[in-house]
Amino acid sequence: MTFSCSARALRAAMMAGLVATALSSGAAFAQDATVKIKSFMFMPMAVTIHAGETVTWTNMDEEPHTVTSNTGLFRSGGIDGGGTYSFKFAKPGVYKYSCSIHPQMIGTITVQ
Ligand SMILES: [Cu+2]
Repeated sequence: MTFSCSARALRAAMMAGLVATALSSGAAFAQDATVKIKSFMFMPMAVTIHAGETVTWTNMDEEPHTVTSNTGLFRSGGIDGGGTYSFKFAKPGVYKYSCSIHPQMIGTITVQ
């Protein structure tokens, strides 16, 4: 009787530990996002992710573009056609960015 009780308690403790490990690592629940750069636009223009997730931009135009944070937090440099750039957003906030070559190209990443 006491054995089954303690075994159950032990299993519960192990389960709780596994859940806590998965939550703290963040990797298990990451929903990384992708943004296409096409026809001189970021698509979608607005993306919402969770802290710790990564956004990857892919340039589908022939022209080079950049992904440049308004605050300087991230700066891709020139991304040639077919190239990609990724940035991991560690903290919640609203991050506006543009293409430094074509300033009319703008986008926003909201990190919850
Ligand atoms: Cu551009």
